[in-house]
Amino acid sequence: SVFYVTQPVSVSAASPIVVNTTIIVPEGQTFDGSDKTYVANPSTLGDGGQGENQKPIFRLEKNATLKNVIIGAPGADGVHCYGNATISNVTWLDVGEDALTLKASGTVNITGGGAYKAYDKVFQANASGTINIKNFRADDIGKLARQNGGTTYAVNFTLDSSNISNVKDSIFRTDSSSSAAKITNTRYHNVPTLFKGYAAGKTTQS
Ligand code: ADA
Ligand code: CA
Ligand code: CA
Ligand code: CA
Repeated sequence: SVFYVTQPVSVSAASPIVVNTTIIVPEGQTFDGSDKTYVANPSTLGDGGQGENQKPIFRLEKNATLKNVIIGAPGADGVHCYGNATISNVTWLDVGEDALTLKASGTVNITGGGAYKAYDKVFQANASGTINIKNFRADDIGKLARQNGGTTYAVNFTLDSSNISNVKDSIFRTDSSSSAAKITNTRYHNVPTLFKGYAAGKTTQS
């Protein structure tokens, strides 16, 4: 006899998209991931451990937008931004070496989404500029954002309307006396220090 399948036998979650070479979002363009999950090929981009010099899954040229993306494990070196960028509804399920790096001066606006399981840093500023984080969730992280150690240029970090929990070190950290950080309307749980390394008068919290 013949058995006719009229319905799917089972429905399983879509498997992640394995990224073999960094996805480049050109200047001024938008990459919409439609809430799909992207992971690094560990042999080409990096295993998501604490080794430096892993490659990013996404590279954003100036004024690019990344939205509706889930980055799974391995996260390698996450997202690199070369100048201004918009990051909207991007979630790092298991941050790799770090989640996002400002590689060339600009303003990065991160809205929505979240970052989880960051052994050390979530956001890293390796150039002067501003990183604004809003409506964000982070849990089980070392630091939310860090200006590259030993650098003296100015970086402004802001955090608004977010929920941050289980932090090992601090929310914002710098070694630069010209950098500033501001936190507003944010909920914390198990956060030992909000600001580390800032000069007097360079931090505000309300
Ligand atoms: C560390 C390291 C820097 C840089 C940075 C990063 O802070 O000392 O040289 O590699 O990580 O961008 O991940
Ligand atoms: Ca690093
Ligand atoms: Ca991790
Ligand atoms: Ca890194």
